[in-house]
Amino acid sequence: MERTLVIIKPDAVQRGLIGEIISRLERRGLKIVGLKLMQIDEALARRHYAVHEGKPFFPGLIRYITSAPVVVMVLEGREAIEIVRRTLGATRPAEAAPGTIRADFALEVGRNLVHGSDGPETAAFEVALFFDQAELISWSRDTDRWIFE
Ligand code: DAT
Ligand code: MG
Repeated sequence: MERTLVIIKPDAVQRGLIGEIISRLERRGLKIVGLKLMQIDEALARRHYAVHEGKPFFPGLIRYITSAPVVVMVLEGREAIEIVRRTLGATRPAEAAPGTIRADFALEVGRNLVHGSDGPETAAFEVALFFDQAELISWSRDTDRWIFE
């Protein structure tokens, strides 16, 4: 089983899309093992987006992600990392496939509503960045046998 970090970004929270986004990921079959509302401070934002430091959009990205509360969650499932990325859609909403969250609700790359970890190392780093071990619950779901073969 893989675990991956999702951030429901400030624009999604402000626009009342928390429920819609969680619902799409939850009904896909992914299991929620961590979930909280928080405000990201600048230090945390810089660590999370460290790979983008120095790029022209970096200052705006830090301002945006720290500008209002976010919902962070850890989702678990087989191939959860790729499945989440595909459910979110391409980084640029204009290029996102129809039916994805970014295609259905977003227009601009700088207001693309959601974050999902992009690989196993990133996922492990990001999950540990946002959640203490005690905040993550390993639980057995009664429907798992109807979702996983
Ligand atoms: P993703 O969020 O799909 O993993 P990323 O890691 O390449 O995409 O970039 C992180 C965020 O930075 C992205 O969600 C939106 C913003 N961003 C990326 N490229 C950008 C650009 N060219 N102009 C403005 N914002 C950008
Ligand atoms: Mg990324």
